[in-house]
Amino acid sequence: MAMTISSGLHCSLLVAALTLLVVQAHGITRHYDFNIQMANVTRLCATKSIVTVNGQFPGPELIAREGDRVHVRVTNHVAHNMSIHWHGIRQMRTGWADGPAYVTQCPIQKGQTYVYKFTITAQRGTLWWHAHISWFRSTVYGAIVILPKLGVPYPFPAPHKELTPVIFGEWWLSDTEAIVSTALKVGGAPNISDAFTINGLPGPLYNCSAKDTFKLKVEPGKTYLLRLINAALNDELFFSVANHTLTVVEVDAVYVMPFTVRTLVISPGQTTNVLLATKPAYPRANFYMFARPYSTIRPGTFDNSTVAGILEYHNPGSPSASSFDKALPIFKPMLPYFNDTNFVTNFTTKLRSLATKQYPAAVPQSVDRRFFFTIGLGTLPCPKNMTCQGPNGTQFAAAVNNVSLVLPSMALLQSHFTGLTSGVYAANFPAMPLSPFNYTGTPPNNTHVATGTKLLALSFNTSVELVMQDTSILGIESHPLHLHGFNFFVVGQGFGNYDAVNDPDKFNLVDPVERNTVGVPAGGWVAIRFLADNPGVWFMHCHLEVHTTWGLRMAWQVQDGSKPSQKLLPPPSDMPKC
Ligand SMILES: *[C@@H]1O[C@H](CO)[C@@H](O)[C@H](O)[C@H]1NC(C)=O
Ligand SMILES: *[C@@H]1O[C@H](CO)[C@@H](O)[C@H](O)[C@H]1NC(C)=O
Ligand SMILES: *[C@@H]1O[C@H](CO)[C@@H](O)[C@H](O)[C@H]1NC(C)=O
Ligand SMILES: *[C@@H]1O[C@H](CO)[C@@H](O)[C@H](O)[C@H]1NC(C)=O
Ligand SMILES: *[C@@H]1O[C@H](CO)[C@@H](O)[C@H](O)[C@H]1NC(C)=O
Ligand SMILES: *[C@@H]1O[C@H](CO)[C@@H](O)[C@H](O)[C@H]1NC(C)=O
Ligand SMILES: *[C@@H]1O[C@H](CO)[C@@H](O)[C@H](O)[C@H]1NC(C)=O
Ligand SMILES: *[C@@H]1O[C@H](CO)[C@@H](O)[C@H](O)[C@H]1NC(C)=O
Ligand SMILES: *[C@@H]1O[C@H](CO)[C@@H](O)[C@H](O)[C@H]1NC(C)=O
Ligand SMILES: *[C@@H]1O[C@H](CO)[C@@H](O)[C@H](O)[C@H]1NC(C)=O
Ligand SMILES: *[C@@H]1O[C@H](CO)[C@@H](O)[C@H](O)[C@H]1NC(C)=O
Ligand SMILES: *[C@@H]1O[C@H](CO)[C@@H](O)[C@H](O)[C@H]1NC(C)=O
Ligand SMILES: [Cu+2]
Repeated sequence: MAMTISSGLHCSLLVAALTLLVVQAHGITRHYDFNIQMANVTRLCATKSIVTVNGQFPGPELIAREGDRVHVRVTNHVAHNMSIHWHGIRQMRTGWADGPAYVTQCPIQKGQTYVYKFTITAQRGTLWWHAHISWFRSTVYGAIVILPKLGVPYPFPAPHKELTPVIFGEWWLSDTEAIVSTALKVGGAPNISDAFTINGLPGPLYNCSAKDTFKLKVEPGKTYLLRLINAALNDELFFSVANHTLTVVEVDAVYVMPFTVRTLVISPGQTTNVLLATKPAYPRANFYMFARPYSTIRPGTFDNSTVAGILEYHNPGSPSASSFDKALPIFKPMLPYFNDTNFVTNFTTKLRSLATKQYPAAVPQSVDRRFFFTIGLGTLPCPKNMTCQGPNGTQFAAAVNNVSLVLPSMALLQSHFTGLTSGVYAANFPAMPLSPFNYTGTPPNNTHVATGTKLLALSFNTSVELVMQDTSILGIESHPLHLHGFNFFVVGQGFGNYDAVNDPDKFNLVDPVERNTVGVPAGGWVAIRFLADNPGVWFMHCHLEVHTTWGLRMAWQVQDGSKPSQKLLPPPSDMPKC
């Protein structure tokens, strides 16, 4: 509701109105209590004890308005260490609240409480939160809905209604901590998941699962806003609703130029808001929504199953009006083939910023520093006392510029802030590969990566261009890279090896999409630009959890600026200790 103040307003009303305006300008503080606790959850006919927030799976939805402060009091009641990441929240100067364990904080141990405090600055749309330690995010996740400031409309026709966010997840029958620890012990690939889920529900295409089906209830002739979140651990997903189109209006809490598709692609870490226009009249039918993986790796080495939900129309003629009529025909969507990279490219190249006066695309037009990172898998030699199940008896590993990041036993941010970095990290992360090779050609003989804890230092307000190049060392693969603390602009992408001479001419510096997670194309490269205007230590990693675990992760160390408002704030007093 927009407020206008007329000259005839009574004094106290004027005070009230001014107070409201102040609230509108500065936001309010939203308090949430997150209790980390175990819960028994039954899926696919098997009961499993899982880590949850407040016993809920998926976890509670966090709702705030642009400009609000958010305080989340996290108390850990379980025997596992925990930390929570507010995925996509810029965390301007509040890196202490970002969440990745051993990067910005020590974990919250059993019996401890830590209050995450941050302000939502210049962002609106859908983001999400998830555990950022080991593989606990398989069950510890939830939506973050950021409404625009009061009185500010969406830049698209107001939807009739906003539907419950749709969160894609991945379900394992056995304990994910056992899976990841076994995999690390033997150097092999961790077991793949047993199902995908929508809001925790696998749906009717799995055994013993029909009763656990997500249903979206709609009315004819309306437009709905649907918030999609990919919280799966290891799989990029295609998503489609039978007989309906989806108009993409926002990704990663940034509005985009609307475009309409039958099927969209969403990578782990990404969020996508779409408008769903329902049939003009009651269709006397039900419609499946399907999600299943996009992958270029060998069939059999990823979970190729399909999660289904149902789009259900209210029957205007039925007194109960909402019950699912089993007698109705049900339609299925057609999804692309699992390895249809052309389809994915077609989709991602449609994404554009609005680039309007109100929602400008602040793409850095000039670049202070250029970086080139190789992104991909490799191996580590098998220790003498082990038998390894990785390629040719090695251990699987993954690296950025051949550095497979080893997390320290204390938080990198703490080390950076105190200046006590010796023995924790070195700020010598390579700006480019030390030994260039044909990244998408025949792999080099030696596939071993180096291990280390290296950061890349940037002075405040550096304008960065980063090209990320997939490698074919253990097969080409799309890697969804996520940067903490910033949004970036995706200025270019292509296949084969990046050509530093000719490719920059094709960069889009006018209206590229702005986001926090981007797929490095399988056998290709992506170029991003961002302004390093947020001091702190910021994690960047593949959002396929299996690759992060193997070391496909690095961190930027952004120095303070000279002004007080350009400095990292001091750590809160309740910061967990290692
Ligand atoms: C889960 O189930 C087990 C076995 O029935 C029980 O001992 C335990 O208390 C349950 N946990 C919770 C959190 O309900
Ligand atoms: C992984 O899968 C294999 C084969 O299905 C099974 O034998 C093993 O127990 C699983 N590992 C874990 C840790 O669940
Ligand atoms: C369902 O169970 C049957 C029998 O146990 C099995 O043959 C089939 O592969 C299972 N289907 C799925 C989708 O898991
Ligand atoms: C749904 O789409 C299918 C395939 O295009 C078509 O045959 C069917 O008539 C459609 N049904 C409805 C209710 O729109
Ligand atoms: C998944 O992959 C396996 C192995 O390649 C194959 O047998 C199975 O049919 C596939 N399932 C689906 C649903 O595509
Ligand atoms: C996709 O997978 C199929 C079956 O494994 C294979 O025949 C085809 O060549 C693959 N397509 C691409 C583009 O890799
Ligand atoms: C790309 O998408 C457009 C519109 O959605 C479609 O017409 C075209 O055939 C697609 N191209 C490929 C290569 O999939
Ligand atoms: C192998 O030896 C190292 C020390 O050299 C030790 O840390 C590790 O636990 C051993 N692994 C196994 C499987 O015994
Ligand atoms: C494994 O060994 C085979 C045969 O020596 C070789 O062709 C292949 O490239 C090796 N793979 C890796 C990942 O080293
Ligand atoms: C890299 O390898 C690819 C695939 O073998 C080949 O087509 C390309 O010409 C090679 N590039 C260079 C620069 O050697
Ligand atoms: C790498 O392997 C190729 C062919 O397998 C061989 O010709 C070449 O000498 C090897 N290079 C090195 C440095 O070992
Ligand atoms: C929890 O984290 C602390 C600090 O890093 C560590 O010392 C401890 O071993 C961890 N505990 C568990 C159960 O992983
Ligand atoms: Cu990856």
